[in-house]
Amino acid sequence: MNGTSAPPWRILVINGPNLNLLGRRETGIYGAMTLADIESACRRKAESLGVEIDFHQSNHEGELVERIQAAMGVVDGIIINPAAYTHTSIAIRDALLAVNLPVMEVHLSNIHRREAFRHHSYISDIAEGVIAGLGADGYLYALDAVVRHLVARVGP
Ligand code: CA2
Repeated sequence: MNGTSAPPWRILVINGPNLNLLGRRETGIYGAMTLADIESACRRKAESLGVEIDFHQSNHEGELVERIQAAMGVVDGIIINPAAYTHTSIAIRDALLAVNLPVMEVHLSNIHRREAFRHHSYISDIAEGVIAGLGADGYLYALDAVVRHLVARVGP
């Protein structure tokens, strides 16, 4: 853990259910990149920013909750695409609140342009920021944003 005093910060990138299928199905909605491609792009971006990242995906709500809990006191910020749990999971919301870390919510698709049940997120109102509809680039913008947030919090 770096605390909040100086870089390099450590950022946890978490991905929810079915995102392991990226690039193989529904490419019209979610793009052609696989999750491994997105992880590589995030690792390159993290290196350019001088931060460390952990990258994690699970199809199980409880496992996501445990991964978030394990981040407490270990990482400085969380980027999360909770996938379908965005719209259902009070447990993931509570875990994010419990660890008290800055959170950036990412969605590959623009959830507000899709079915009504995707318009509500249990995460957005506790996140520092929300990026949706910009595809895999959204993860890179979120990395930029979380680092800028941490830098701003430390001050000049
Ligand atoms: O746009 C996003 O990133 C979502 O979080 C993706 C979720 C969806 O439930 C959210 O409403 C928006 C779904 C992820 C499913 O990913 C798949 C990837 C390939 C094939 C099938 C599903």
